[in-house]
Amino acid sequence: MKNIRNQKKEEKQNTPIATSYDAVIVGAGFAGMYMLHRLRELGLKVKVFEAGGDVGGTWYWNRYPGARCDVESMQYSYSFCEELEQEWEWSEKYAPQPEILRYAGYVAEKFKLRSDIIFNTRVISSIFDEDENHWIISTDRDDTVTARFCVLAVGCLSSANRPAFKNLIKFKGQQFHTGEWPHDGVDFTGQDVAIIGTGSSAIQSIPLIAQQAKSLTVFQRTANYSVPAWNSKMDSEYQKKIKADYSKLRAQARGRPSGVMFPFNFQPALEPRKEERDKIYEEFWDRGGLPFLGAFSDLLFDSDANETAAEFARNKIRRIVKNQKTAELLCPTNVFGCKRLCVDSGYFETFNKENVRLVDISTNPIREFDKDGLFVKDLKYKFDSVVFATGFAAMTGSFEKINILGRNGISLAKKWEAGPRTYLGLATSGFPNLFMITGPGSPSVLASMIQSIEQHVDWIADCVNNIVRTGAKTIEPITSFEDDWVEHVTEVSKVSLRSTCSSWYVGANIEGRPRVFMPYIGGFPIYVDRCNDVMTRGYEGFLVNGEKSDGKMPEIRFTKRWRVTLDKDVMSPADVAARNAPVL
Ligand code: N01
Repeated sequence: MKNIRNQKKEEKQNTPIATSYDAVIVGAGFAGMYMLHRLRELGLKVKVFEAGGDVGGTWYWNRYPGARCDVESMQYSYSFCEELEQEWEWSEKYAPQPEILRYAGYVAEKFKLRSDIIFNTRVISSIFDEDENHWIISTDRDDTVTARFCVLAVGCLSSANRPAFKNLIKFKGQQFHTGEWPHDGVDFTGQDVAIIGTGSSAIQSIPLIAQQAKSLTVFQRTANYSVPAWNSKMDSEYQKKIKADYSKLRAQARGRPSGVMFPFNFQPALEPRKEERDKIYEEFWDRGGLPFLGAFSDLLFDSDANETAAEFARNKIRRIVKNQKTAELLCPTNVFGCKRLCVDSGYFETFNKENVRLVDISTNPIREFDKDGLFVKDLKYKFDSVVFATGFAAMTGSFEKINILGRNGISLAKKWEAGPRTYLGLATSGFPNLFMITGPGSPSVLASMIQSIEQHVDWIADCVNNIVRTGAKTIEPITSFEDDWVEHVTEVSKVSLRSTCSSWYVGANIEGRPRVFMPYIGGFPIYVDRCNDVMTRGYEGFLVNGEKSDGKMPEIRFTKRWRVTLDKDVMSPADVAARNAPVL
């Protein structure tokens, strides 16, 4: 198999580095970059280790054809620097991957970040030294450094899932994973190509691969809902209008449970009659993308309401796909939006092309590979190249790749064996001065990612600053508070239909992983309020220097910007449940 990760065979930098830091950050995606910026502003000595050859994280690796963001460009960007907001120009409504990567590079340049980042270097272990109260961090470049604080900015969807298909080793053709795509691109011209998976990555790449390849065979285990993106060139007037009052859009977005601003209909789906309901669905369909979920207020909370959206979407597929047998196979039967909703540009239309065929593997899985293809039952499918669009070991996969040992040598992997345990998705008990950005138990993937990242980074930077300023040595969650939070995350998830299916949100996309609803679904504003309260109450729920910290921390310094105003009109039942839950 082509070693995709090392396509460019980038040399490890030989740059000698110091052996002691105030903070080490793992990862230089949007989270690691902003964390570096904030900690440097505080005057700390910081080093970042990044496995990739440059900044950008997910946008560095996911270079598959058609990769683009499905949150609108004007909302998928940093908000911390007004000058940056004003000077960067997006070219499309939904930015394509190369443009987002250029944006990451631009930010790195503007804030001179690269000088403190060691690229092509993977952190392999992080071990807490209880005598010295610091972390000992080792890399695959043979660095060993110490740092008082260790921040894991490793991403939520960054550890590729490569199912162990039987006899894959026999396959002589090329293999690719969408999440580790070759930097120089892939030319499928004249090839018979197979793609396994029909999630967001597949749905974006299939139309483009089908245009190039001689033939494309799509192996589908679960059909997925997808709403058209209706992507277009950026309307310059719209961009200008947003920039004239960017802070207004940011504030509105933060007030939304999803952290994204889009039109929202307060009506429950069963209130209007069918004709009226379908008219509203059509309007939201014509707007396109994830905001379709705003067509009615209860789509993710009421099964009957959800079924109306599901049937509307299925009818779209039936109308687009000419072969009715294929159309039915493409029609999902599960809850609409339970697995993450996909956004496409011509996905279903692609199945009308003569060179594209769909193979249903829902009941008969792939049996094994062979030198020139694979078998489903006894039927052989031959191809030159195979694309694994099989997703990620979501939320926890990249933590598992690092040997993280906390107090008493306890390993994080062991602690999280039955599912991740964190306090607010920011820290975990027994692992002092270790922070995670958009960790499990925080809204992360259920809110706009860059927004979630900035809020976490600001919270962590404030926390580090307060600890350093007050001369404290360590901070770590109290186990009972963490337990309450984990329970709360689970309880709130039950209000949402999203907790009911086999998605990566619950770790069900990979056999053997614990089934736990990992992100916090109580909504971004409620979560932010909770983080603020914990801090202003003197790190309630944390031990500082091994002792309960409540009220003992003098003069907490606080980033006021994250005082969000909850948009009460768009509170979902999950938000209401979160608000009423005792832990809050
Ligand atoms: O991964 P996925 P993804 N045999 O897990 C199938 C974000 N994202 O990379 O559904 C056969 O969604 C699996 O089948 P099933 C976004 O949050 C964002 O596409 O588990 N098939 C599924 O069809 C997204 O949700 C953007 O039954 C197997 C597919 O592989 C997340 O990343 C773009 C299999 C995996 O789908 C992940 O998306 C792309 C097996 N053994 C991604 N194992 C944008 O912003 C897995 N599958 C637009």
